[in-house]
Amino acid sequence: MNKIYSLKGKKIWVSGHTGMVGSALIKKLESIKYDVLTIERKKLDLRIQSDVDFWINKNSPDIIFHIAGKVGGILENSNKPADFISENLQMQNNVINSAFKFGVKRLIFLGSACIYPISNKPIKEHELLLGELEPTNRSYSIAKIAGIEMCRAFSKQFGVNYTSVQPNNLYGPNDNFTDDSAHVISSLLRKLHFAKIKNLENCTIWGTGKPKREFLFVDDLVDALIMISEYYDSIEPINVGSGEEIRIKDLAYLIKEIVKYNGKLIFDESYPDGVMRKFLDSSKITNLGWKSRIKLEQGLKRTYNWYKKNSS
Ligand code: GFB
Repeated sequence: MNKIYSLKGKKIWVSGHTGMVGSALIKKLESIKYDVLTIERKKLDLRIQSDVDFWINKNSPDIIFHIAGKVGGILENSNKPADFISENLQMQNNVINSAFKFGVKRLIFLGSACIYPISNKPIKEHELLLGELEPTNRSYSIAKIAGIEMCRAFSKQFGVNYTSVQPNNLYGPNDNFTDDSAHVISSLLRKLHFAKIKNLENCTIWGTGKPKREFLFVDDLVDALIMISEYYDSIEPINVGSGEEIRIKDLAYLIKEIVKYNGKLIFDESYPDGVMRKFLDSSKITNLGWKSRIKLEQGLKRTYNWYKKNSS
């Protein structure tokens, strides 16, 4: 397969480089000696267009991986929809507009699987906008959909190559392990680890445990992002799913076993389940030659080891 773009020798800006995806992408790019640009949030607020203009004009990246965003789990999305839609729209609009203004030819925009309509079947990219969104993260999804459409529109109108990538539920080292704003895997690792240390009788899992999720380890996504940037020559969105799904209840018991917590799991149905299934058809990316390498149990053990080493 021929490269449509080569990262080698290019100035690569990864926005959001301190987060789980950004930090894993930086680690990989630096390990293969690529030229990576980063800027701390306190030095560049992506919500301010003039500052983004100034920084991109001054540093002239050749390619941008726009990874920065306000992200969170089901409860955070349900409770703070205005934060999710306004901050993500502001950041992505500023980065995409400034990228074009200052001649950046290639941009990879990190979307999310939650942009798709509720579906019980494997979801293909063309199903975007063909149905109702999951209410718990509607605002976040619509912000991401706007970013996806901006990439398509700029590519179509101006001939740049801006592509959006839709990963499914992500997890791994350097995820958010702080509190209930986080996604399910980091939350359960934190809660079950705490329950074990404190020898608690039981630990609360949110919802019925019936929903299924397809989880993708962050290093697998990083490989996909690099492959897409060099080989995917289309303005249409592309899915990245591991192909491995699990019921939340089985995930909770698997994490209980990995953490070696001997208490009881209580499923509290006063918390939202979200969609009952969110499984991607990832044939576009697998046809490019990518496949998920890190199985869920192995990824969970690696993430838990990281958490134990890095949690205070
Ligand atoms: O990962 P999560 O917060 O988000 O929740 P979504 C996944 C499932 O895990 C839900 C259950 O059914 C939750 O009820 N769950 C059980 C828990 N215990 C917990 C817990 O302690 N914490 C959390 N967070 N969940 C995400 C979006 O939706 O999908 C993201 O919030 C992103 O923005 C991602 O789009 C792809 O999977 O429901």
